[in-house]
Amino acid sequence: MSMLSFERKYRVRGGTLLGGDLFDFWVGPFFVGFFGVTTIFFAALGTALLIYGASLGSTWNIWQISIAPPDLHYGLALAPLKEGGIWQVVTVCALGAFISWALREVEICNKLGMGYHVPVAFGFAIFAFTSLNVIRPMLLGAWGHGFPYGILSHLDWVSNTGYQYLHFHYNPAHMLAITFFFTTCLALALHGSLVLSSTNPGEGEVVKTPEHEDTYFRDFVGYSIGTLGIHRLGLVLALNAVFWSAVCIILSGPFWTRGWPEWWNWWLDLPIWR
Ligand code: UQ2
Repeated sequence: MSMLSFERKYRVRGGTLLGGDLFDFWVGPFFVGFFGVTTIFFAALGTALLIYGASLGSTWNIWQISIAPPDLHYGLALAPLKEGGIWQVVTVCALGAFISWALREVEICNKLGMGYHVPVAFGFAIFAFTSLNVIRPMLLGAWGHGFPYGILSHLDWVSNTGYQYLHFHYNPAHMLAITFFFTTCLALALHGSLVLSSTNPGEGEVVKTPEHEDTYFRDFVGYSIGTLGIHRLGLVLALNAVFWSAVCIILSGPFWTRGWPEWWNWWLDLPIWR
C-alpha cells in the first residue's frame, strides 16, 4: 500500500493546528503531524503501563488480565500506582491518544478542504468513553466507579452495573440507544446491499446507476432517500446510538439510583387511572 500516483497531488502543506511545518510530513502512507507524535506517545506509554500492570497481576492469560480502578475509598484522589494509579494514568493516556487522534483528523480535513464530519463523529466515541470513566465517576465521587481494563473484567463490570439497576433494559435512554443501534444496522444493510446489487451485478452484466437505486426503493416502499441522504441518515442514526448510550449510563447512579423498572411508576401514577 505505497503512495498512489494521484496522492502526491493531495499531499499539501499547511492546515496544522500546532507545530507549524515541524511535523508536517508523511511516513509511508501516514500523515504524522504534531498530533501523530502525541498519539504515538500516549498509546505507547498507556500500553507499556498496561503490560506493567499485567506483570503485577496473577496471570498472563489474555482473557483474564485486568487493570482495575482504585478502591472507592480513594474517592477522586490520586491512588498509589499499584492500587489503581496505573488505571488512572492509563485513563489519562487513553484520553490523550483519543483526543490527539481526533485533532490529527482535523488537520487532515484542513489540508484537503473537507468538512469536519469524521472528527466530529469520532468525538462522539470519545464522549462515550469519557462518560463511563470520567464524567460518571466524577458525578458519583470516586474513580472506582470506572470500568476495569480487561477483556472479561470489563464485561463483568457491564453485567454487574446493569444488575445494580435491576433490569437495565427498562432504562428509557438505553431503549433509545438500542433502537438507534438496530436502525443503524438496518440502514447499512439496505445501503450495502443496494450499492452492491447495482454496482457489482455479476459477470457480463452492466453496472447500474443511482437512478436504478432510486427506482428500486420507489417501487419497493414508495420513497427513495437518495444517495447523499442515505449517508446523512446513517451518520445521524449512528451518532444517536452512541449519544444515547452515553446518556443512559450517566443517568444511572448520578440521576437515578433505584431499579429502572421502578422509573416507569410515573405511568402507573398518572391521575387518569383513578
Ligand atoms: C435509498 C438510496 C440509497 C440507499 C438506500 C435507500 C438511492 C444508494 C438504502 C433507501 C432508504 C430509505 C428508503 C430510508 C430507510 C429508512 C430507515 C430509517 C432505515 O433511497 O438512494 O442510496 O442506499
